[in-house]
Amino acid sequence: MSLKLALAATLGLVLATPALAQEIHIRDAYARAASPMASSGAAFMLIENIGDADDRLIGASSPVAQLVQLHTHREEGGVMKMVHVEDGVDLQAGEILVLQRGGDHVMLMGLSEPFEQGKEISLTLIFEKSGEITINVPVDLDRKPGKNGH
Ligand SMILES: [Cu+2]
Repeated sequence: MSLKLALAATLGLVLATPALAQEIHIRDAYARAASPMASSGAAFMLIENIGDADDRLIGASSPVAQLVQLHTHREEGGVMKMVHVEDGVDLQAGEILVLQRGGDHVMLMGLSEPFEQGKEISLTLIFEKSGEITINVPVDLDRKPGKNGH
């Protein structure tokens, strides 16, 4: 076998090894809308990667919204704008991703049911390596910004 072929075979073996199981912890999640009448809302939470490998939050879905996107706020010309993060958000090993008001968040558009105080919505987060994680998120319309407490 030529050196080139041997190298290719070795690389092939490495690539075929399954990724290590990811461990993702999600806590302090809540969802809110501007009012119970609003057609869109957002979800906020802390996502901790307690595994040994880097991961990436690449999308989300929910049965209560027609469209769910990862959003962030970016300054453009002195104005804070909400933008769709199509490539997802990095979540390195040992890192905590903070989804909070004025920053990264999960945007839920085209709500099929109103966000009423105390109600829980189902939200599925999609990670590049860990796959899908579904959580129940309580609606909290009274929560003030910046009170994540961590
Ligand atoms: Cu948004």
